[in-house]
Amino acid sequence: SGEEAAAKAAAHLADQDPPTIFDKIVAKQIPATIIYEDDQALAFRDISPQAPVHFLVIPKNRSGLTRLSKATEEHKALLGHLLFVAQKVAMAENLGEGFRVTINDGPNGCQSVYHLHLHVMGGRQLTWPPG
Ligand code: D5M
Repeated sequence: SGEEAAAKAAAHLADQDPPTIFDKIVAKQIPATIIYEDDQALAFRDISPQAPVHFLVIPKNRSGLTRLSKATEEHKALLGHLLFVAQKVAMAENLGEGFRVTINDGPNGCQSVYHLHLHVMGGRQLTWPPG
């Protein structure tokens, strides 16, 4: 029934985390320099680059992945896909000499946007350890 459908939709919404700035990029409601897109993933340039090349790879649908530590068994294929996309776009960005993939998780990891994202940085000699 319509009532059942509405209740189901409300329950589904209640289970969602609030929309993030990255959801708006996925929906093309705010501009971003998108460099890769497929059915599951989006890659776009970081607004505050920490290296000559710095882009983010995100799942289009967070499906609960506000942060890496929320991952469950169901996310394994998506996580693998995001990592695969990271290297594929890195190669397209001429990062064959090397690059770094970073995921910041939570307060101690300095995460600021709670929509899982992989940072991919390169185009210069990076140093270790990071800050
Ligand atoms: O990093 C979140 C990253 O997201 C940070 O490097 C800035 C970047 N950012 C934030 N807003 C935008 C928009 N609108 N476009 C592109 N990049 C953006 P974290 O790992 O959460 O600390």
